[in-house]
This record gives sequence, structure tokens and C-alpha cells, in this order.
Amino acid sequence: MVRLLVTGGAGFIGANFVAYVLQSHSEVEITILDKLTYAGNRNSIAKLLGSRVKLVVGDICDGPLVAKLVCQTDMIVHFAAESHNDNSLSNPWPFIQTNIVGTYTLIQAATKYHKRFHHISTDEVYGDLPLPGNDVKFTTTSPYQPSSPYSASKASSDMLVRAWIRSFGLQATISNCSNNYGPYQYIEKFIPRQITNILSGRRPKLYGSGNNVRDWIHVNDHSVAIWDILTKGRIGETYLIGANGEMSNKAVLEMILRLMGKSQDAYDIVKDRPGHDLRYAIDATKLRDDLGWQPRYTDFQSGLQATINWYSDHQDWWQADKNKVEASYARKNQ
Ligand code: NAD
Ligand code: TDX
Repeated sequence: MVRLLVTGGAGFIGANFVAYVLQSHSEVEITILDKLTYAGNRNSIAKLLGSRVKLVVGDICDGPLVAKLVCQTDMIVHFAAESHNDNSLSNPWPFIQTNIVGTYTLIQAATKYHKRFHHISTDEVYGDLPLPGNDVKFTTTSPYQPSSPYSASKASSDMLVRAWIRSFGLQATISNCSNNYGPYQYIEKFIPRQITNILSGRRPKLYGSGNNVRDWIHVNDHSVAIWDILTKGRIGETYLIGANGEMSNKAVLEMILRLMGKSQDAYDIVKDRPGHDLRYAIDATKLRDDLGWQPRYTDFQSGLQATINWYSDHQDWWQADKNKVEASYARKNQ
């Protein structure tokens, strides 16, 4: 058996990744290390726990705990992070602590015990692009220009991993992915917030003009890409993950409204996010050409419909936090 340590495995992408590995790779045993912050949810992984998947509730900044778990594993996939831009604008400190100090703690242990490490990062480290029309996209050579405390903390963690590869021989790869959607995404994020607003009788909320563009990828396509990089990627390399899913926020919201049987203008325009990145777009040629990865969820509308159905069918998963999340947005006029 191959032993895999997954940090942040009770969060959105981590939980989907664990489910994918459990189902598709029978030779793998998984230990999830997760602090179960507001964004981590035991119910996202409850059905997965058993002989091949166990959960350790703990902090990636806890050096002795991390050293013990890293020593006992073969490979590490590092998802754990504070992940929401809006929260990083209200209180950056947890982002510095978890995203930078936590990553440092993990790579120290992975170096010491000579373990394979894969670092999950984001396209946001590259800042933003002009609106479509000139076809420019992020590549692995794009300059780092993070805009928010969140993206700056992720950029910092990428830099630490790169330095540990070069200076200490850490056996690591990095991936920078675009915006994910799918089941188990916390309801603070754009798509699940709007779906659950409609399901709970609230109006969706669009920041500013709604012209900002995000490059959407289904979380299951992200999971397969991570597995491919972990098992076939070249040590020291960075891979960009994206599925050519560019859409404006306004267009995504109008699609949600239409699929949920509402009028296309049944939403509120609210205060824009300070420093709001205009556009993200990924050039994933390297991942496709070198590792043969390709996305399977290429029909965004049907992926979105399935996601709407999931939130509709799993109200017990999100209902308890809905009032709290909306009250917090309301305090910021969002
Ligand atoms: P999430 O917020 O849904 O989940 C994060 C998980 O990490 C939670 O389970 C939380 O409890 C855990 N965690 C937080 N702090 C911790 C700590 N100190 N110790 C241990 N566990 C801790 O995030 P997500 O959307 O699943 O993102 C996962 C990773 O993917 C992050 O590194 C994020 O930067 C990256 N990413 C996300 C997206 C996206 O669209 N969501 C896109 C690209 C990259
Ligand atoms: O209510 C909203 N209305 C709105 O218009 C919310 C919550 C967001 N937005 C806009 C802001 C963004 O342009 O929608 C877009 C998507 O917002 P988020 O879901 O907050 O995602 P984003 O800021 O793009 O970052 C996401 O993708 C990259 C993830 O949260 C990050 O973890 C990942 O690194």
C-alpha cells in the first residue's frame, strides 16, 4: 500500500480529492490532517472514513504533530489553507499563519524525512489579466503579482516550496489551479453562495459590474490533474491547471438564475471587493502535453446544474451556517 497524507482533506477540494483517490486508486491509504476550521466539515468526509481513510484533527503549524505524520507517510498533498479572499481583507493574520507558517512546517518535515510533496496553489498568485480580447493567459513563466492578502500568502508559500526544492533537495511539485466548482464548496464562495441564496429565499449578490472573469474548472478535473502530477510529474516543476472555462461573474449568475427557474435580473448589485482581480485565465498546455491530462467536465452548464442539484439535495450540509455567513456579508454591505 502507498501511504498518502492529505492536509485540508475536510475542505472543498481536499474532500473531493480524497473521494476520488479512494475510489480510483485501491493501492492508497490516506491520512487526512485537518484543523476543522469553519471551512472544514467532518460531514464532507464522514462516508469516506474507514480502513483506508482516517482523520487526524490538528494544525499544520503544529511542528511535532506534522513531523510524526510526515514520518509515517510516503507522499503528502498539501491543500490546507485559509482560502477566501474576502476574509483575508477583513483579517489577514490566519492567512499568514496557516498559508505561510503551515507550509513552512510541512516542507521542513518533508525535507527531513525525504518525502514526496505536492503543493496545491492558485492562479491568483499571478495577479490579474486584462479582459478577454487579446488572448493572453497565465503560464508558468508569468510574473508573481498577487493582489490580496490571500494571494500574497499563497505566493509566499509557493516561493518557500521553490526555495526548499533548490536549497534542500525537497522532492516537490507545485500546481496552480483556476476557480473550482462542484459539491462540498463552502457557502461563502461565489457559486454556492448564489445557489443557497436562491434556495433559502434570498436574492443573489453580484460584486460591482459583474464583468470580472473567472476560469472555472470542475473539482473532479482538478483531482485527476493532481493525481497525474503526483505520480507522473517531474520533481521541481510547476504545472498550471485549467479547463478553458472563462466566464464573467454576471454570465455565471444569469445561468444559475435561469437553471433555477428565476428571472435573469433577480439579483442585487452590491459593494465591490477592494482590489478585485479583473480576470484569470490559465494556459494548461504543459499539463496536457507533458502528462496527457485533459478535463472531462467540459460542459459548464451541465456541471453547474449538477452542482445546483447537489446543494438542493444536501440542505442539511449547509443550512446551519447560512444565516451566519449572510450576516457577515451584510455587515460589509455585500
Ligand atoms: P477550503 O477553505 O474549502 O478548505 C480548506 C481546508 O483546510 C479546511 O478543511 C480547513 O479546515 C483546513 N485548514 C485550514 N487551516 C488549517 C490548519 N492550520 N491546519 C490544518 N487544516 C487547516 O479550501 P479549498 O477551496 O478546498 O482550497 C484548498 C486548496 O486549494 C487551498 O490551498 C487553496 O488555496 C487552493 N485552491 C483553491 C481553489 C478554489 O477555487 N477553491 C482554486 C485554486 C487553488
Ligand atoms: O457574493 C459574491 N459575489 C461576487 O460577485 C462572491 C462571494 C463573489 N463574487 C465574485 C468575486 C469574484 O470575482 O465572484 C468571483 C469569485 O469569487 P470567490 O468565489 O470568492 O473566488 P475568487 O476570489 O475568484 O477565488 C477563488 O478562486 C481561486 C477561491 O476562493 C480561491 O481559494 C482560489 O485560490
